[in-house]
Amino acid sequence: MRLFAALDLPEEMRERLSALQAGLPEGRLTTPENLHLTLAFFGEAGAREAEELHAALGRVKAAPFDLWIDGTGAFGGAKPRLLFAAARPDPALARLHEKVEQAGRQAGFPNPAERYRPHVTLKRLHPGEMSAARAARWLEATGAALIGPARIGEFVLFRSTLGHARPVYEKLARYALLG
Ligand code: 2AM
Repeated sequence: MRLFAALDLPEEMRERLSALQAGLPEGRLTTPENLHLTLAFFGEAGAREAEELHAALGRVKAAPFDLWIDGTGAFGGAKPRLLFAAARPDPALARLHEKVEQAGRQAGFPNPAERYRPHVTLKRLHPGEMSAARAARWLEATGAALIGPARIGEFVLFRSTLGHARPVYEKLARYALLG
């Protein structure tokens, strides 16, 4: 199974994030129920590794915090491949990310080399599907989006199953943030 830890977003925030995707026919949009903010991607795991990860995540101690979405962005440069809403930089979110990655390491999942950029994926694009100019117009139109606050009092371990149309995310466990 493919595993990742993420913040499940309140419905009101998901609705407002969904609205940012309006008017863009290209690409595959993320359905409102699938919108989430990944804390750490762990990748493939067997049942035993998943149990170890679950135990390590259960030992994470972090404080609840208010999440804000502040602006949008694109990955892929001249050939945009992903449009996202960005999380406002926040020390509490950064600490939670660190602790969740640390729990992953303890359970034997190596951390990715790339820098962590907290975001909510709105659309995935095939290379060349959307021009850089069109993506730039979308970024201009949505760049001032400010959505929040959303009180975050837990994080979630998800299983991702890659389907034909879009992935299916299933919540395996929830972990309370108690401070
Ligand atoms: P993305 O939306 O930016 O692609 C489930 O796949 C979640 O884990 C997605 O939010 C995805 O981020 C994130 N993720 C991070 N690293 C990943 C990887 N190497 N492969 C797949 N998903 C990854």
